[in-house]
Parts: sequence; structure tokens; C-alpha cells
Amino acid sequence: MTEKTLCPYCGVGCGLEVLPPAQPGKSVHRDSEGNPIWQVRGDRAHPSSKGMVCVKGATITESTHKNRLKYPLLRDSLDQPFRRVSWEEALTRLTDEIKKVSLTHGADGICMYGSGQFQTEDYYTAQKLLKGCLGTNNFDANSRLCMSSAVAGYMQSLGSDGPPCCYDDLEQTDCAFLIGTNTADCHPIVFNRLRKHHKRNRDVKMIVVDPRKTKTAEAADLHLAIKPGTDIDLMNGIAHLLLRWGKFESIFIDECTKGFPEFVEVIKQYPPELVARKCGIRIDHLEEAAQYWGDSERVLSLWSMGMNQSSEGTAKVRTLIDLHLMTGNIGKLGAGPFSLTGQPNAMGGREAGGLAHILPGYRVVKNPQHRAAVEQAWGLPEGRINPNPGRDGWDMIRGLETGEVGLFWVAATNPAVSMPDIERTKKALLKSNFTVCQDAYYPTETAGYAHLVLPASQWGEKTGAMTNSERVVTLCPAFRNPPGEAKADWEIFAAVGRRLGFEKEFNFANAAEVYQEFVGLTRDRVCDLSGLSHQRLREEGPIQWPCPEGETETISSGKRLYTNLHFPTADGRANFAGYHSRGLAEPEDENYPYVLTTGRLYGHWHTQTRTGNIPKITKMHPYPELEVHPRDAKKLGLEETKEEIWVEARSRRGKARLRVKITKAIAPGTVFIPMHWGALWADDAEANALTHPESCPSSKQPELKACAVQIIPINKPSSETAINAEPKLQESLKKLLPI
Ligand SMILES: Nc1nc2c(c(=O)[nH]1)N[C@H]1C(S)=C(S)[C@@H](COP(=O)(O)OP(=O)(O)OC[C@H]3O[C@@H](n4cnc5c(=O)[nH]c(N)nc54)[C@H](O)[C@@H]3O)O[C@H]1N2
Ligand SMILES: Nc1nc2c(c(=O)[nH]1)N[C@H]1C(S)=C(S)[C@@H](COP(=O)(O)OP(=O)(O)OC[C@H]3O[C@@H](n4cnc5c(=O)[nH]c(N)nc54)[C@H](O)[C@@H]3O)O[C@H]1N2
Ligand code: SF4
Ligand SMILES: [Mo]
Repeated sequence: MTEKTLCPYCGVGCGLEVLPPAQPGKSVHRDSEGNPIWQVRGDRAHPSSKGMVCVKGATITESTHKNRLKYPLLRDSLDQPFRRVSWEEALTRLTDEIKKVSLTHGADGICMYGSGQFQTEDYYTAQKLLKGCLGTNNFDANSRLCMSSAVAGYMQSLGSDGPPCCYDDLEQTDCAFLIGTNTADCHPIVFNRLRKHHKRNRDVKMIVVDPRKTKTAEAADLHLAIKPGTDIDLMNGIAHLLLRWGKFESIFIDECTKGFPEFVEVIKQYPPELVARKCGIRIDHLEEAAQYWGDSERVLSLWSMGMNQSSEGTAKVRTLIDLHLMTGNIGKLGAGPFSLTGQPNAMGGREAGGLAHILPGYRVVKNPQHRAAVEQAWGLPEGRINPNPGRDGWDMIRGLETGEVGLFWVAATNPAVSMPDIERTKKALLKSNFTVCQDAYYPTETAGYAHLVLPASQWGEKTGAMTNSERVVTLCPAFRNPPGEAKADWEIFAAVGRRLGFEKEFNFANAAEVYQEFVGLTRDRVCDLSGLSHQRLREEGPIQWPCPEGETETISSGKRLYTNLHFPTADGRANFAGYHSRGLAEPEDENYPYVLTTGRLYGHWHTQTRTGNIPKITKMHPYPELEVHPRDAKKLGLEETKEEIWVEARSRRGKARLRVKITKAIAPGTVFIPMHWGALWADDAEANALTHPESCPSSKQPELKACAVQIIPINKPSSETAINAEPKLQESLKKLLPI
């Protein structure tokens, strides 16, 4: 029996086929420790990936049985060990706390911090519980750290969120403009598709804008290694040249957009000399980029965290969209501004309303008609949904600091590693009155700060839908039993809802019923999914939205939004927005002379709960390293000949100690630390010990991509003080989380 499903890692959303460990006539498939495991291969019929997978997808089943959380755990205070409790006791305690906090703090004392790794059913049920039944919009997700600038930029410029492009555009474009994305490592199969097209067609250009010479940049015709945070200068500079050369689409601008004259006033102030100087690049390279863009019939831009994770993330996204609007590169084959979503179901989260300012069906909290529509669908009295957006992720941490947040419920994310300014985050978590950590694995760093730990079943153990970056929805069926007493996230939310007296609202027999109710809320919206159901997805395979009820088209991908050049804004026109760059929130200075940037490695997934247990991957990336340019290394007295070179990186908030990798791949003045090593996986090597929480005023997305640091050479720490040669997970866990 073969099950078709979706890779649960990145937003590319590759189709997988999984087969039971034992196949007739073949030896049992096992992991490196001899445990029988399900086999995985790419699903050739999946429209997004066509049978391709990267190392993460290919090894996923090696991690699904290790370090699993099997039972609810409870303790009264953080200095106590956990004790195993029944679900009955766990849920009673949780609902008692919810009731108590509702009385002492009001509904807004309750917060849930969820994840782009939820399935859509989990997301939807959580929205109904928090925003509908409890009456607080305090649901936010790790997508706040990931996608919210893209969401805000799309909404403000085009009237709605949702990437207008599809992966077929990767093979139809004349010029790919990749900005702030290391696609080769982080969206490998998207990159494979683009790379093949690029290699096959000599005329096709690839531009990569990234302060680091990543694998992605190595493949480019032109790599612009801009100084971190100068993206707006660069893009305004490109627009300036396009204007000067008359390379803009007047008819499209006149008929389909507004705000162009104001935009022109801004870009006039970005002559090439100034831009090249600000960005730290050559003028001829800037001109080359503008020329590639201007000469191409179809320009496709791809972006991710180098744009979004910025204190001017929304402005960066909107400036990129400006370039598309100016040159009419939208709503047609091979063109458009294409945000690559990070997590497997960040897109489903947006559909289901999974951020503090949005509601299901691409609706917004602030809009009274939107609130009314959702209240009606949920059978709630008018005015039940709070008219104000709830707390974003960082605001929840601040609420723990001040005591305004009385209950913090974390599910499918590991904020004790992934939040900015981690020492401040941890201090806030220590002050929390009641924290719930709902995770599939144990231990995690966040469980170390929880009062109640709830075991979640994960991918392959629960059935649900996920939507990838190109709006393709794939059903992920359960094919194995959850370990111990683990339950699907949506089941846990529904059980809590029922216990709080909302029996009718959470009377779902299974995930298919949850999905059915959810798609009803998308009817006639941009993200119309009303034609979808679990049954249809099971029978027909992955389907791309929009997919209104009654649509029988068999096309499963290849759809684009806005092909009629009509945008879902009040007047149907797309909005230009001219921005001047404000630069980094914390630029380098005399005391902190380097800009630290942070990000990902090819093999690891975030905080390693899965990939840290896969030998093939830990061999690939055994320990964290700080990347530094040879020129800076020399200045710092770091000699390449020494066997192991160590440094301490210090920011205004904390420090990290790491080995050094001297490489020309990083621009002088900039250093890089990967985000994957939290407290359980290395001593003192956390990127977020250094980062700050300053965020984009519009999207509230923190600037995880840049902070100022000093670098101090240190001796190699002794083995007692440094364990980051090899993750000694079990030992460190026992210390951290006695159970
Ligand atoms: N292997 C792997 N793949 C993943 C993930 C993972 O954990 N591991 N996570 C997934 C998730 S959730 C996400 S969000 C995506 C992230 O995918 P990406 O955004 O591609 O990954 P990052 O490494 O975070 O950052 C991308 C690049 O931004 C560059 N950058 C830093 N500052 C700037 C700047 O000011 N301007 C510009 N133009 N570039 C800058 C960095 O040098 C880096 O190479 O990856 C997804 N895929
Ligand atoms: N410095 C720095 N920090 C960053 C970033 C950066 O680039 N630099 N990137 C940011 C971004 S873009 C992101 S997306 C975040 C990611 O950061 P996190 O969301 O904290 O990272 P993950 O390790 O993916 O956490 C997911 C958790 O969910 C658990 N899990 C998996 N499946 C399930 C399930 O079905 N149910 C439940 N309940 N749990 C499950 C996993 O075991 C894991 O503990 O990090 C952010 N932080
Ligand atoms: S590219 Fe992303 S979705 Fe595809 S196999 Fe790799 S991690 Fe999974
Ligand atoms: Mo992300």
C-alpha cells in the first residue's frame, strides 16, 4: 500500500509517496539504528515537484519515531519536575486556567502562539476557539517571524494576500530576480526547476541579491552582494534607471495602477552613483541588473527572509512589487512577485486566518463586514469577535513581562529558540503564570519553560490539508498510529472548546468535517476553496486554488492570479508605494563593528527536533560555525592555519561562542550564524542570543536578519564547557527537564 502525501518541511510542498517498512519479497526498510521505518520517495504525479525531493524530504521518516512526546506532563511551577498525567487531568487543569485567567485578566490575558507547521484543520479550529469562542484575537503564529511582511506588502499593494504566480512560471520566465532568498538551500526543488530552465536557455538571466555568496548566488549570472538592509536603495536604483531608459509600461500603469507619480518622485532621488555607494556594489553591476530587468519580456522575482525579516520588511516587499507594476510584470506567464513561503502550511494559515490581525477566508479583523460574516458562519452573536487585532508574537512575550498575559499556549513552534533576543524571551517565559507547550517531540527548549506539556500527533499520524507556496492544496493522510496518547492539534483545541461549553461549535467527528466547515468560509473570496474537500483531494490529488464550488476543471496547477489585470482593491487598481530606505534598526558602530546576519543550512530544519536526530544530516552539519570574510579574519588575528578557531560574538543583548569558518562567501563587515542550534544542541551558540526584536511597523515582523556585533577571538573551550562538537541531547535534557 502506497500513501501519497506532502513533505512536512518547507513551503515548496513536494509530493511524497510513503510505503510501509515491509514490502513483499524485500527486506524490511530500516534507519541507521535498525528501527523499521516507512520508505519515502518523490511523487511523480505531484504537480509542484514532479517526483523530486531534497535530503530533508527523503529522510523525514528517520526522525518520526525518535524523542517523541507520548503523554501529557504537568507541574505547578517551573522548578518542579514534570509528572505524567492523564488527558482528563491535563484538560481539566487547562480549562480551569483559561477560566481563571478570563476572570483575572479578561479574555485578552489568553494567548496562543501557533505555527505554519499546523495543518489547516488545526489552524482553523484554533481560530474558532480563540477569536470566536473565547473572544480574543490573541492568536499569532511563527509566521509572524516569517511571512508577515509578504502578507502586508501584498495586501497593501495588490489588495489581497496570496502569491499571484505558480511554479510553472519558473520555466517560463526570461529573468529571475532572487532577492533575500537562498533558494538553493531553503527551497531546493523550486531552485532545481528554475536552475534547469536557466541552464537550458542561455538567454534566461538569473540575478541574486544577497550579502552572502550562497549556493543560489553561485548559480546566478549576476550576484549583487549588497550591504545588509540596502534592498530598498537597490530597487529604487533599478527603478530610477528603468525610468531614465523609458523601460516602463505606460498603458498598464495608467489603466491598472495608481500612485505612479509619487513613486517617480521617490525614485528620482536614487541615481546610480548614490545607490552603488550605499549598497556597496559596482555601478556597472547595478546597470546590468536594471538592463536585465528592462530587456526582459517576463520577469519573475522570488523572495523570502532577506526581505521579510526586516524593520522595513513591508516597504521592501512593496518596492519590489513597484518594479513589477512599473514594468507590467504581473498577471502573465513567467512573471510576477513571488513570495516563497517558508513553512509547509504557512499559506494554509493565511487562508484560515492564522495571525492576530486576520480572520478565515483572507479577511481582516478590522473590517466590520468581515467580522460579521465570520460571526454568522460560526453562529455567534454579533460583536463577539473583537474589532482590534490581537497581540503579535513578540507582543505576547512583552505581555508575559508585564503580567498582562496570564496564559501562554504554544503549539508546533519552539519560541525558546526561534524568538529574537532569546535571553529576554526566556526571562519572560520564566515569569509566565501558566505556559502550555504542545509539541510532537520531547524535550524541546520551550518545554523547559512549560507548566503543561501536551503530546501532539504529527505528520503521518493525523489527516489534514496543507497549501504550498503556489497555492496547491495537498491532503496529508494518516498512515501510522500516533505514539502513546498523542492527539492531533485540532482535536486538542476542539476538546478544550467543548469543555468550555462550546459543544455545538466543536462537534467535529473528524478532520474532514473541520475542513468542510472551513472551506465554506472561503466562498467568493480570493482564496476560494469551496470546491475542495478531503474526499476530492483524496480522489483527484493536489488541487490549486482558487477552486470555487462547481469548478470541475481538472487542471491541478498552473493558475495565476490577476490575469485580468484587475486587482482586489477598492477601485480595482494596484497601488504603487514609494519608500526611502531607513536602513538597519541597529547598524554597526565603533563598539559593535560587524553586522550579524542569520539563516539556514541545507540539511537542518529550524530547531532540529527532527533533523537533529538524522545521522545523515548531523554529519552534513555537525556543529554551528560563524562565517567571516578573510579580510576581517586577518583584522581579528584569526589565522586560517590553526585547526579550530573560536570566537565569541557579542551584541548589546547577549553572546555566542562558535567555531569560525573563514570564507569569501560572506561580504567583509558581515558575519553569519545559522539559526539551528538552540540550548539543547550546543552550548552558547544561539543566533538569537544576539538578535533584537525591532520590527517592521506595518507587519510587526522582527529584523532577525541583522544586528550589530563585536567579534572576540577566544581559545577553544574545554570539553566541559563546550558541547557543540556533537549534540549530547540526552544528557543536556535530563539536566534541563527532569521527569
Ligand atoms: N534547509 C532548510 N530549508 C528551509 C528551512 C530550514 O529551516 N532549513 N526553513 C523554511 C522556512 S520557515 C523559511 S522562512 C525559509 C527561509 O528561506 P530563506 O529566506 O532563503 O533563508 P535564510 O537563510 O533565512 O535567508 C535567506 C538569505 O537572506 C540573506 N540576507 C540577509 N540579510 C539580507 C538583506 O538585508 N538583504 C538581502 N537581499 N538578503 C539578505 C541571507 O544572507 C540569506 O542567504 O526556508 C524554508 N526552508
Ligand atoms: N535568528 C533567526 N531566528 C529565526 C529565523 C531566522 O532566520 N533567524 N527564522 C524565523 C522563522 S522564518 C521561522 S519560520 C521560525 C521557526 O522556528 P520554530 O517554529 O520555533 O522552529 P521549529 O523547529 O520548526 O519548531 C516547530 C516545533 O513544532 C513541533 N512539531 C512538529 N510537528 C508538529 C505537529 O504536528 N504538532 C505540534 N504540536 N508540534 C509539532 C516540532 O517538534 C518543533 O518543536 O524561526 C524564526 N527565527
Ligand atoms: S524542497 Fe522542501 S518540500 Fe521539497 S522535499 Fe525538500 S524540504 Fe520537502
Ligand atoms: Mo519561516
